[in-house]
Amino acid sequence: TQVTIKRALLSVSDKDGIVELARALAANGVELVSTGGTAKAIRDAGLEVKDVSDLTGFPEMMDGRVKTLHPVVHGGLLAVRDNAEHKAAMDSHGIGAIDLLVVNLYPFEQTVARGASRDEIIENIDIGGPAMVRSASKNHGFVTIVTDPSDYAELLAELDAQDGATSLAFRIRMAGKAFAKTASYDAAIANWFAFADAFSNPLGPDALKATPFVDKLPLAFTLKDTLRYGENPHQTAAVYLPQSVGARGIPQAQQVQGKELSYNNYNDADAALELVAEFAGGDPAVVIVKHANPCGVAQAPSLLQAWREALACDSVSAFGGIVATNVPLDGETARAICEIFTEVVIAPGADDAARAAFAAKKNLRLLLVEDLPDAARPGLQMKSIAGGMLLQSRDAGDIGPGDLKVVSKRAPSAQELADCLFAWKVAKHVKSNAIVFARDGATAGIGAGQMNRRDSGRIAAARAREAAQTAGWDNPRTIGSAMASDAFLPFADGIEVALEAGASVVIQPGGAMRDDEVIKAADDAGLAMVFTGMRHFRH
Ligand code: 93A
Repeated sequence: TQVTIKRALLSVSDKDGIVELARALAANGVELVSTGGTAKAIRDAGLEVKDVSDLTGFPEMMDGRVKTLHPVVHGGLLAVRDNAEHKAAMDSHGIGAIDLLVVNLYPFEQTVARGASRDEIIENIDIGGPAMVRSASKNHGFVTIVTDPSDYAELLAELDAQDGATSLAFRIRMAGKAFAKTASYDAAIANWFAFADAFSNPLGPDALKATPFVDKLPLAFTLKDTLRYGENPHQTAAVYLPQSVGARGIPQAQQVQGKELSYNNYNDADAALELVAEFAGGDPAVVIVKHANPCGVAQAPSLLQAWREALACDSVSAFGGIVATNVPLDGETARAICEIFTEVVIAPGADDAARAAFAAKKNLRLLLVEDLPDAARPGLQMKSIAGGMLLQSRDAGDIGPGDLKVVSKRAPSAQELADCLFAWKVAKHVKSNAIVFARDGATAGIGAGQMNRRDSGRIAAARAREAAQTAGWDNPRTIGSAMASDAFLPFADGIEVALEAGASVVIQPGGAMRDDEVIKAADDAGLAMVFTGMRHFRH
């Protein structure tokens, strides 16, 4: 099962270490054959190498699209050496055996990642390389395949140990690696076809709505990390990242300090970052998340003030929370955050004073992102169901002042409108049924995940009363607040919830059968009400 390497074909895009390998092979008496650029590199180093075009009798043509796609190459790789018929075919067609193939492919994924043009990306789809890799790997009984420059040293060690040959075990291992390589390479290409257009569509979100990309699966995911456990200790878990779907405006967070991230940390940090990203470019904002729901959100002239107001919304739930900010962390805010037990802090940067403050809390996980994700970016969301999965485009819906329709007799004041939009942004990130009260750039009470809307409203109002008690305020902050409901209020009793809490304005999608009754109830109570025309269910 040992095969002595007499002839090698080298064809690599990543030329790292190829000259050294070629030199070592030549010293072993191996005849070298190579494609254009690789041959040049080897020749420039003073080594003897034959051109593939001399073997095939054809020049490399069509911008290199056709260089090695020839029976002389594939016959040399695929021939079963002890098969009489194969041998006869080799003899009659002048096909020489290729015992070693060293190939690495056109850098497709790197080309996508650096935001290259469509044409450039297409040119970087390697055809001849994977074909050779597959031929050699299939014929691993006789041929050695190496696709990873980090395996050159091992190959040379193998040749040393086996007297210029390789063992079957080595060839099998390398063939397995090679097929994994071509599989993930093709998956990355399929991924790009499925998603690249959707993600870089120059026509913007409207064009995306028409792009039916949910019918295409993201094929290639790479294991990033196995986690200690899943949502609960008796569950196993891992994190995967999609392969090279290009620049998608999804920043990778770097963990600066703290304990290993858990499954729930990932989930909560994601929820916190996605919500705070809604405030990108605005005044400093702080989001505190527990169990994937915000329990306090505030925006203020200073980050410290935003933290204090977010915390005041529900300081009980904030214990052990996940904190996200929309601006880099400063020292005084970091020190304030450190006053309560916090699991994770995620932010677009932290100054030295902030880092020093967190460093004193060894377990606190500090995650830094270069940029906030684009809240309006297109993307996919996956959810598993028994035996399958649901796929949908992410909720990139955004409502601006111009989208609001005033349906009440009383028009909301500018302040009420601002509170409405703030409450609405938060409600989008609260599990349904979601009711959010907000005033002066801070949440006053959040009710999440109840099976009926009234209960969510009551919980939100009760939280606000408790917060007022804790803070020693005379009144809960729901007085004079805006109430946001993630889906329409089906009955007039939704208005009662707003009134009980003391809200002065309601923002909701509208579109219920009984909208008339709901609007009348608002008018009767002197409430202002605006419809968004868009709902934000989140489960
Ligand atoms: O354009 S290709 O798909 N057509 C081919 O026939 C072919 N043969 C090898 N690309 C092809 N290759 C690739 O060229 C190899 O996979 C390798 O990545 C690259 C090496 O080219 P050069 O030696 O000219 O730098």
